[in-house]
Amino acid sequence: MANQQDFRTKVIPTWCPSCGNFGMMTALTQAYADLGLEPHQIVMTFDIGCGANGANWYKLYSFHSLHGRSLPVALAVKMVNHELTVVASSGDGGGYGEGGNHMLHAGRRNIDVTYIIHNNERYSLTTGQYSPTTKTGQVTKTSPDGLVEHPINGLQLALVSGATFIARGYADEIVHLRELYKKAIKHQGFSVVEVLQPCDIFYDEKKIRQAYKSRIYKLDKSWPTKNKSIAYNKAAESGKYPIGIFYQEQRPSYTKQLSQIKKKPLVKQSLGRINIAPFVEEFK
Ligand SMILES: Cc1ncc(C[n+]2csc(CCOP(=O)(O)OP(=O)(O)O)c2C)c(N)n1
Ligand code: SF4
Ligand SMILES: [Mg+2]
Repeated sequence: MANQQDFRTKVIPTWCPSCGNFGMMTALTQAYADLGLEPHQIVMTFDIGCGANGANWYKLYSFHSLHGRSLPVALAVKMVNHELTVVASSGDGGGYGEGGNHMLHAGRRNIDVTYIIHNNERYSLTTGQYSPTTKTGQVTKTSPDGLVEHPINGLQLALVSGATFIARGYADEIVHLRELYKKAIKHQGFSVVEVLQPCDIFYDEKKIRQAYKSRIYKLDKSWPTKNKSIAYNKAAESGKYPIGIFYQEQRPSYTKQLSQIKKKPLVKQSLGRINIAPFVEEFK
């Protein structure tokens, strides 16, 4: 049986020493081991960004795609072989900016993929420009007079898109995050875990961690996870960061319903009976 280290390459990550991405990787590799998964059963897809560089440090099947495009690649993998565990990883920039559209459609399809968003409220890899989750008024390289736009609320976006598992975690709360990941991976449908990921290069380290520490609290065990409107309001709680599972619903997943693949993954189907000659003819 695989242990946590079996999901890590021997390459030393180049993340800044106190980056929140370390906690996220520890929690996720522990979750894989706890679930009894083997590296060959998992495909992770990554976009471009600091978090996305994790593609080099997870030892499993992985695909380092383009900025904002981890999700369509993950969907394609799942469509071809839905027996695999598929986990997509994005930054807040890639996930809610350039790739925002993909999340909407993954939600309404309810495809059985886990989507992890590293939310550090910045475009960190490209040195700290504001991102879709940066708070109004913040001064960054690209908002020297203070940001004018309003931030996107990723959990609300996931809710209205039709995702059936929606959670928020915190990178420094590793045990709590590991349990969220396990539940998200086990959930049959589109599961979104947005993780508050401190980036202490583009924030003052003490301030960002202090701010999270004073504002984060765990959702109570009695939290009503089946109530969408309560979850929607909770996701927008001002001045606080509740963490935990906001919403979960059982709805048949995309690959369980699609007639062409619901009985057998595409990769296991015989393509021998399909005559492609007429299509080739067209291009002669
Ligand atoms: C198609 C495309 N657009 C833009 C870029 C430039 N780019 C690379 S990473 C990045 C920002 C990454 O921010 P985020 O997704 O939040 O990830 P982080 O680095 O914060 O983890 C941008 C704009 C790119 N590489 N490709
Ligand atoms: S710049 Fe920020 S997000 Fe990127 S590795 Fe450093 S601490 Fe992490
Ligand atoms: Mg970011």
